[in-house]
Amino acid sequence: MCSPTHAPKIASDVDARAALTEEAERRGFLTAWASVSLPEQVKTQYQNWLADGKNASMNYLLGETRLEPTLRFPWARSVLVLAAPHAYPDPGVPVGGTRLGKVAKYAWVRDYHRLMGPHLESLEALAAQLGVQAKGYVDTGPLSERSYGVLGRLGWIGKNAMLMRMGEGTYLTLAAVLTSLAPAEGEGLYPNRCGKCTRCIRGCPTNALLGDGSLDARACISYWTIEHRGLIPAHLWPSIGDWLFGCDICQAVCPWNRKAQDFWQGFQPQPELAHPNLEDFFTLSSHAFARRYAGTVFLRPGRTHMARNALIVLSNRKEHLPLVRQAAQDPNPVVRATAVRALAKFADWEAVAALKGDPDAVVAQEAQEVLALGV
Ligand code: B12
Ligand code: SF4
Ligand code: SF4
Repeated sequence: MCSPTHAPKIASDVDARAALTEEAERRGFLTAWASVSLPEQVKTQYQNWLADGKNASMNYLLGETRLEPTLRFPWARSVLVLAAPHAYPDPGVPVGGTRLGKVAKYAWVRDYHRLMGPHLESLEALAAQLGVQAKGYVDTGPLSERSYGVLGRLGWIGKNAMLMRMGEGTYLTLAAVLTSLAPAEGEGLYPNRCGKCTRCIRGCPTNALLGDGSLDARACISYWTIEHRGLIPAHLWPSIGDWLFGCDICQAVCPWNRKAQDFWQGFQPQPELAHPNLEDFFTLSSHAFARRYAGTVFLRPGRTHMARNALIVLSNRKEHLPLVRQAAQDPNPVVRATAVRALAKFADWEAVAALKGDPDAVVAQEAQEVLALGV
């Protein structure tokens, strides 16, 4: 929802910023204001990152408006950054089902886009009352949210590429409201407190972190398990270990997260999301899965890719062979092709051989390759 373009200016910029800040903080968010113009250095770094292909298949990151929001919103002058801490405790493992593997902490609650969205709409409405133009995003639009967080002095970018601050650590979910208000005077940046520490770089199982506060998505488990569509290359399977959805290793090892336990009032961790029943991914139809996990971020990879991820976890642990065998009969070829390699890890060559004649060429080829070369 966007406020009217020609609303009369009611409050001064200083008063309007104060009113929006107060309302956002009343709703439980940490806040910061930044100018909408990104420094040239940030733009160059971002463009080089893309030019090197470090965005993997995420082509939605290519658009120019991410670096120049004023191309789309010419009225935008400043950004109100909102941060919702999510360092909640583990809600516990539900009884029953097959509950193995790890889910990234941010996904233990219902979809943050939906939880934070209504608050952004309320802030847009308040802005309209103040005669200010505003447009809110929870990473649903082309904005470099972490850059605005740094520029607003909300925190620093750690070597794990995360926006972080003392107290909350890295466990922050970000949102941003573009506004037509003049940016506040700059106060310098939040001090970078990584020092000589390199725990995250050493802890990353795939060497995805590049040391300069950025990463190569082509190596990141979070990318492969959430964003990538299709098969996950076999050489990455051992590093994926137990990660079913996302990856928190470079945050879990960070000393600034040791004492972090704040979380936003709108987040309620759910046992069924922190420890989902893997059987759901193999037994539910895609429609039934969409119903069961409605309003959660599991819908992004969807049933097929959650089943793919679960097969990798099960084969890494060498547990629950009957589920893997069931996946060999799955209606989706991505699941069957992943099951081929998973079955091979259990040395169930008979089941692999049965897939040699699969009607899908990719599944049949995987089976032939695995039988010829092993895993
Ligand atoms: C694409 C994306 C991914 C990709 C690529 C991540 C990456 N590091 O680039 C993948 C799928 C791998 C991913 C993974 C994760 N993501 Co993500 N992701 C995004 C998304 C949609 C865009 C990020 C982007 O533009 N990347 C391109 C790189 C080049 O830009 P950048 O990472 O934003 O970095 C900029 C700043 O760091 C800035 N910068 C660096 N140093 C300095 C210094 C100064 C002084 C300044 C001014 C700027 C600056 O320069 C960079 C731009 O050039 C954002 C939401 C958004 N709209 O911004 C969420 C977002 C970054 N992700 C988020 C999260 C939570 C995650 C995961 C933790 C999820 C998980 N547990 O699995 C992991 C963490 C991986 C990691 N260590 O970064 C949060 C991060 C919150 C935070 N505290 O930082 C965001 C902001 C979503 C949100 N709304 O909360 N993600
Ligand atoms: S999210 Fe996992 S794979 Fe990605 S950079 Fe961090 S530790 Fe490495
Ligand atoms: S683990 Fe160490 S280097 Fe990495 S982000 Fe945390 S403090 Fe910085």
